[in-house]
Amino acid sequence: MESKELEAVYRTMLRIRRFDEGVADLFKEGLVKGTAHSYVGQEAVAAGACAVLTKQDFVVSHHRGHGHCIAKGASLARMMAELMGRVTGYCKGLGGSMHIADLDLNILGANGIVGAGIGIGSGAALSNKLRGENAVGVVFFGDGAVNEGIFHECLNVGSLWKLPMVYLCENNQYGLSTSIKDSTAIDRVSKRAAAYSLPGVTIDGNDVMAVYEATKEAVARARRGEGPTLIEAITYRWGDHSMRANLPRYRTDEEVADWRKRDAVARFEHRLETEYGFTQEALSRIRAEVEAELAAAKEFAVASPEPTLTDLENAVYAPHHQPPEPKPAPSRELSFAESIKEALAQEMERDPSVFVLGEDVGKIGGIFAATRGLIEKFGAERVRDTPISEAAIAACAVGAAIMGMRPVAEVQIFDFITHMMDMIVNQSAKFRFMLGGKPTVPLVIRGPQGGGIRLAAQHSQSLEAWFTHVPGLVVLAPSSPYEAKGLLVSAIREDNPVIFLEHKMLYVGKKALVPEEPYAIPIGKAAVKRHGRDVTLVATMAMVDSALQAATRLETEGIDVEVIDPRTLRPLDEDTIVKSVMKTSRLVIAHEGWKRWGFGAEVAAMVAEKAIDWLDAPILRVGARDTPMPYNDKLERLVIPSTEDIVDALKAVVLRDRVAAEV
Ligand SMILES: Cc1ncc(C[n+]2csc(CCOP(=O)(O)OP(=O)(O)O)c2C)c(N)n1
Ligand SMILES: [Mg+2]
Repeated sequence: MESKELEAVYRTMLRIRRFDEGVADLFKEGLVKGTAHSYVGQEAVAAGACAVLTKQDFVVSHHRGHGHCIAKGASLARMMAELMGRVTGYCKGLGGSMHIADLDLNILGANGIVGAGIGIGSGAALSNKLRGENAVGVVFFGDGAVNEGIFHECLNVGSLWKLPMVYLCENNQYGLSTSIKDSTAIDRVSKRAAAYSLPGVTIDGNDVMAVYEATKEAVARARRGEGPTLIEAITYRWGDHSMRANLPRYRTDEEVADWRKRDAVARFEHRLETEYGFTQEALSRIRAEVEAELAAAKEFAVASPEPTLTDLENAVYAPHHQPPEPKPAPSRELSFAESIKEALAQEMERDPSVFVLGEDVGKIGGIFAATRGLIEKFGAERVRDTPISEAAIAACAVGAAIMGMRPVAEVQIFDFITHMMDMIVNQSAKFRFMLGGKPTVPLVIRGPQGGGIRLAAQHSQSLEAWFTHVPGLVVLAPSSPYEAKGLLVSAIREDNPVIFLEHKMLYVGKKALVPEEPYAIPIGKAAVKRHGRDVTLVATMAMVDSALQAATRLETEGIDVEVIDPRTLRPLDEDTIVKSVMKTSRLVIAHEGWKRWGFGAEVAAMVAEKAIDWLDAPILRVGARDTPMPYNDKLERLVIPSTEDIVDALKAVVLRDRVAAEV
């Protein structure tokens, strides 16, 4: 290293140390609230690793993330403002210590979920690889993260796909109070690299030059296209787990004192003087400059205003994709699967940032054939078969989306979404918000859900209510091949994470007219599938067909049903539903998900809040029985709502008035 670089590394270490010491004081004063995790003791890891990186290279951090941000060039003032919850902070005061990020500096974010960054970083590296960028990334994580499933799934795909990145474990020997000896069945984390056919090294994480050299070698390997390295840097945090923690002792005084003697900053100072000829005056000057920078950062933060409710509300969603509703002439009939495939093919043709990944999506085109043939047209990089690693699939989608790609991940059967929940709910849905409402996360998670083909309790659920409950997600639910194509095109062009639900009965259902040219159905716009005067029937997905059949049946009995298909479950087109209820004065909601605590409950509550004075009858819901899906076919038919059930509900709300009127 040149003298200037050595000075920069030293300055970085000091900035980290003094920043976190300052934060600890401010926490005691009550100016920093909540919690923050001090990086003091581990400065050499962030400073040494980031010294290797260019601005284009990215870092992904974890809950103990201040050091990584500072080392990658973040402003102390904006970090301090964030910690004080100010609008001038990196996340407008919405994220706090555990979410500081700056995408302009390729700092992709700290994380409040142990291990999550390993996944996001793998996705970001995949994005660099797909685009042919020369950039690499370093993912920092603690020793606690190495026993999370995401670590194992991602080291496997990282190695398999030769992702341009470095997995850097900061082994500070404790995960909260638990010693690594009590949590990890191997003496060296780096040995785990062998299981994934990766190089693994253990280094002294308190020796900044050792960290620099190991990272340099790993980064060079990644840039050569040879894939990741696992570096284990042994280090120690001086303070407690977090500033809030007031825990019984789990480390001995001797151990803490011993590690304080191995102070990375003091060691480097000594080397700068003895090996590299830095004078005491030069070091003092740097110290004074860092103190001045820190004082200015505090002043800036204290003087900054706090965020408002408008900042909060505006941070959740990027503007939705809402082109005018197209009226293209339908040209030929397509199946549901063919419609999905056509949407994917046309969008992949139009936009090189769109790619598809999932289990068996490539060579066989998915088990429901929705991606069949795409690999021949777009190749195995963009139609990517993955291991059976749902968390890694979702993580790669999130990481790539953050980098500006538009991934479409298939979940083979929607019930397996349980393995993706962290990435969907904690990461994708909140990323934009936690970063103050700036970044977009344009990804689609799509796949078959619902019952009807006797796949039993773990392959048949209708899970929309899990996702409609979460601010930050868009939930789309096509009811026909026409909707499937138009909604999927919108989903791919949408700048928010989209859950795209494909009911299995639609896959095995009739072909229907679908326009050949690309078209997008606006997000948040319901369709009135049948106009009527007597009762509003809101139905979703496969229930739309049953709803229309029920309406036809009731025509002969003089009951005129208006059928509304929301198409977007979140954000819900409340206006169309409320206007209809104001006309008909009655409401029935039909969906295949469980009736209790389901999507229908929200629609009912919303209508009760907005239009109770217009209602002439109780709102009825038709949904699945309150049991898991049985295998036996007769019982399955009894669990899934039938056309008959819908007819009964419609009659109940309409005829009670007529009977009353006759009396
Ligand atoms: C998935 C998950 N589990 C548990 C926690 C609570 N938690 C936060 S940090 C932490 C310890 C993590 O240890 P390690 O990864 O070694 O990082 P360190 O704190 O030592 O830097 C725990 C248990 C969490 N945030 N996320
Ligand atoms: Mg640890």
